[in-house]
Amino acid sequence: MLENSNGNLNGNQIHNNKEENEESHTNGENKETRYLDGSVRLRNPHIELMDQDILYHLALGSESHDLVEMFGDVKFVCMGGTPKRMESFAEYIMSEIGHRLPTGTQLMDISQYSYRYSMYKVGPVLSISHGMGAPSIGILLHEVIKLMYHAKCRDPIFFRIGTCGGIGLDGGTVVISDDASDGMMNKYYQVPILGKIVKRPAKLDKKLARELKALSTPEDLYDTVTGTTMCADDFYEGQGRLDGAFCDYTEAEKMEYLERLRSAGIKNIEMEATTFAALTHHAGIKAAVVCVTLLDRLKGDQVCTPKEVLVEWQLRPQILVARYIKRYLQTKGRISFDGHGSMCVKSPRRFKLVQQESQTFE
Ligand code: R2B
Ligand code: URA
Repeated sequence: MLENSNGNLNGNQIHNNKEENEESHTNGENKETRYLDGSVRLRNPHIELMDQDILYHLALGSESHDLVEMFGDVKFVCMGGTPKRMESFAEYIMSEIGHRLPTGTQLMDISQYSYRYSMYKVGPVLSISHGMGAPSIGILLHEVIKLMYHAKCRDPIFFRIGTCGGIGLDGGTVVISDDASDGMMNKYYQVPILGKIVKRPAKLDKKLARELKALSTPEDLYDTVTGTTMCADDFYEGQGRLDGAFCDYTEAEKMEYLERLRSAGIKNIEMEATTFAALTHHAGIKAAVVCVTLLDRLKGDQVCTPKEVLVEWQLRPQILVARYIKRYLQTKGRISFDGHGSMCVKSPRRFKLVQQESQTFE
């Protein structure tokens, strides 16, 4: 038997009435995705039956680590492409929320032994690199959503802070996605499962997008806009570039496609939005995508802005998300989070095994 009479899998009470808690969720599937206390409920009956759940690409495990102790206070999960950017974001959010590390300690990459993703924890904030493209962020999301479940995190909010190409927008513009579509303008993420194409709606939390937009200020020296984000499976041909190793279309055809995207309300192109939107939505997790444009795709394909300028531009989505996190913590009076967050080993033997497994295999 998978569930007790309450349909309860892990001892928490299940949401079984229509009353919403303080958080607004993105879908009408609360009962399937939340326990009464707001903690994440997995839509997978198999996990509870397993002896342990190894989060292989995070170098963590449900029986090797005390995940509740390590991550139980996480409220915000921020993801971005590169390990370096997410390390800098962790440092930045630490100063923004006034989080202090114990004397003599420093931020550590919790997933260093996975050699895949990097993960930093700063009080209630996780900062994680997701790599490039749908498969990479998809794998990460499966494991991070399970991490939320094992750690009993309540109503976590996920952000992707990234880079993109703008459509008719100057480089350095911040784009908040209120929708995500693929290269065929389908607003879902499709993935073959057991030989069938499964389509999952790529829905983002519109209220969260509006709240983020409201946090941009006239003093910002750049524009912040809201619109649909196109998610491609490729940087070159998949985004209509002329500068890949192959190109079988003309410049006029490229421009016609980009103009078509623009007419459909698409503001930017990147490579993870539909997967991120669909998997968070399927898990009932509030989520937003905030990206900075590195160039205007109507004017070119190559990213040729100087490195120092790109580095400054990449801070812009971080600044907006940090404003949201700060404001949230201030309004909840939850700016200090002591007692959680250090590496907490439950079983040294299993801990060693998880580290070895993650290190040994490709
Ligand atoms: C933005 O930038 C990367 C490609 O350069 C990709 O991960 C994305 O979405
Ligand atoms: N990332 C993308 O995927 N496309 C761009 O044009 C720039 C960054």
